[in-house]
Amino acid sequence: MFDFIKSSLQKVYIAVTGKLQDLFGQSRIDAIALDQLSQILLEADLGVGTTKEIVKQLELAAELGKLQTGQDLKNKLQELLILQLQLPDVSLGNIILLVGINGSGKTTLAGKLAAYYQAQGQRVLLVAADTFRAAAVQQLQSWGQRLGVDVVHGADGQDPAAVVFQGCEKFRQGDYDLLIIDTAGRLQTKTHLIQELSKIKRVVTKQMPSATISTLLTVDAMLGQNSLVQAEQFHGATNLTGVVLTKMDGTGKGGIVVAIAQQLRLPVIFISHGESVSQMYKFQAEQYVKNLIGG
Ligand SMILES: Nc1nc2c(ncn2[C@@H]2O[C@H](COP(=O)(O)OP(=O)(O)OP(=O)(O)O)[C@@H](O)[C@H]2O)c(=O)[nH]1
Ligand SMILES: [Mg+2]
Repeated sequence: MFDFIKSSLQKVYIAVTGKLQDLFGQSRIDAIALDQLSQILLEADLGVGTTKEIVKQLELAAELGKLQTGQDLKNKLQELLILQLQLPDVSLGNIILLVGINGSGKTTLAGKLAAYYQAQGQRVLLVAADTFRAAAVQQLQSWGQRLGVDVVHGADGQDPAAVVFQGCEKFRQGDYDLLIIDTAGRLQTKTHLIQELSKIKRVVTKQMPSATISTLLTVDAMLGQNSLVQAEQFHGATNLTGVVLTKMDGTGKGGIVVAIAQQLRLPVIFISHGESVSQMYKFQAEQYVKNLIGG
């Protein structure tokens, strides 16, 4: 497991750790070294607020004589990052609603999640609630065919909430454990499109009052700090359960995870990279940090 994560995050790992290793190798840590660290953390997309907070804690440890060597810095940084990432555990409900901006990886994630839960013995039903693009339904259907998972879809341009209604009916009548709803990409600033998501949630709640809906936001890790603003606005409008970071293969900015956890108090639930089903794993703070800083 550990090696798999390490290799899957190789780029993040190399980009951040290369510079960090130099600091960790120093026999004495002074103000200049902490300044350099601050630059590295910003480059890794930790965000200004979180970086300042971490450096402040490190300075405090140095004043108390608890941070003298590069190895001390490594240990303390690791401890602080893990602390920043530890939010209460979230268990997902039996309805997963995927939301996010255009091209952020929702449909790919729907397929990967279906495979992930299928491998755990769950019977999954996919709903193609992206009726905006004709190709979107085909994209989800091809995942369905590949995995042997049923896909509910409507007609082009149909109200997505109506397709979700059909999905709920099939879910209730069939022998399914998990319903995954793929939605059309939308900008967080388009109020009417965001309201469409609320309508979808209302339909599910009305159809299945006892169901628990988990709303996951796909965040393209390559967008860096911009995605933080998006996530904040989506959260305000749709009450997110958590975030899934996608496209982690194309970025050295693994610190965005910390920024999301710290600034939005939202857990990162999965990390995804690449396009094959195995390239997604449950986020675990300790392993992630150890890889990020080369532990
Ligand atoms: N490298 C890489 N590419 C990805 C990843 N996830 C998705 N993609 C690719 O990014 C593009 C967009 O992914 P989709 O899953 O279609 O994104 P979406 O959010 O459903 O897009 P819309 O429905 O148009 O909003 C596709 O070409 C995917 O193959 C990833 O983790 N890594
Ligand atoms: Mg899509």
